[in-house]
Amino acid sequence: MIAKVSRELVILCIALAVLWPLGVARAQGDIESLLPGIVKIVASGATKKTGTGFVVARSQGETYIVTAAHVVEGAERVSVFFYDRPSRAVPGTASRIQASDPRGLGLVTVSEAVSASVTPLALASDVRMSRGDPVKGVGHQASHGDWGVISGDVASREGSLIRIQAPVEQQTSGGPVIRDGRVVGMFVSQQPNVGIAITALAVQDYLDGALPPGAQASATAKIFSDDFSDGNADGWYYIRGGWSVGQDSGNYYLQGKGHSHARPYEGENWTAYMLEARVKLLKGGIHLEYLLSKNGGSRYYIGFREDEIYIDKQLPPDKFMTLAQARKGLTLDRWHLIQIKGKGGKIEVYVDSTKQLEYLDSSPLENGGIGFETLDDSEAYVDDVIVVPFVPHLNRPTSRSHREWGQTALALPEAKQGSGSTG
Ligand SMILES: [Ca+2]
Repeated sequence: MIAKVSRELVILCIALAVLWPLGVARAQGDIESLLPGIVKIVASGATKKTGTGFVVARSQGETYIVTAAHVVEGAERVSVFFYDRPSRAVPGTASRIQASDPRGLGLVTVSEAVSASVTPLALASDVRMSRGDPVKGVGHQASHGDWGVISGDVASREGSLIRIQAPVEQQTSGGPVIRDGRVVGMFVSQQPNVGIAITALAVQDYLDGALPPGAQASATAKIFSDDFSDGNADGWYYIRGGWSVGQDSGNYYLQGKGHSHARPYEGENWTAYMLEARVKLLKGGIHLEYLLSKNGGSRYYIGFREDEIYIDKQLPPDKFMTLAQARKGLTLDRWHLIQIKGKGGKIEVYVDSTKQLEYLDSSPLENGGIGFETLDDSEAYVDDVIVVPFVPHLNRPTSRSHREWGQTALALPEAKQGSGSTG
């Protein structure tokens, strides 16, 4: 009985850890820095309509923009204008339009290359809005001009709907509502001198199902990233020295050879996060280290070879155990997008946006950083390393994530605890 109670306590703690705001990097209090992520949308067809949108994610080659459904509904052609080149129309494709819903959303995807300055706006879905809160909006309405800033304050909030006292006009539909430099909502419609917006949480919910897995990550603020485009690996240290910066057709990456580690100095206390990297395996195997303790004594390491993928765990001093493995692998000499997602002891491994392996650890490592480890007789390249936190859904205590976690955790068999001596 006592064991059961303490087990539930542990699960509760895990659930709390998952739902806690994870130090999501705060956008600067400055609206200026958000403007490159805000776009103007011109939809044409039977009628021509102008609206606003903002970038929520980028993946290799694609830029994802969220807007109000009515801006793009029924359009035959969608043109997107970015802040850095405001007169150049870039073609976009509208999808997932919540048609005939006056407060619905739509997604616009741009496949043409856009400037590196186009930064996705992080959704501050943990911010609660109340009456009187001062907010700002950005849009393209005639009275304020393109990328014009509108000021107002929250008149009321009802569930995911916010009414904002401000002179908002139609062309600002799809524009972000900003508080203290963070995106807390999106304008969807208006009434005289009132802008109607939905919360960032509602936008996040919409995106949860709408974005491809590879792009999902960028919807939240990065806590670490390095694409090595500066030609160096400043901020990284090597153990046993088999790593260096390589270059191919102007692209820089990190390359490892033989048994050796490359680890960033940053990130000893990260909790629930996703590690994303592009990895090219030339021979042998590579470990992606996850929740790596500062002294390196405890960690998960996810191994990739040509014919297998595995999740292993190390506990100090030198206890190693295999948690899960699959007879799948990486194609040699090809870049793969690898994502390792962890929350509350559950680890999921994705290769090229397809889940390959998962494991729920009943006594999970709680925090740590990341690293890369090439093995004996091995060679691998690493590029576009990104770490993003999970966005907590704090405002909904009965959300599905709560229940799923509780049930999954309780349904677990008595995992590894007693069998550690085999490790
Ligand atoms: Ca690079």
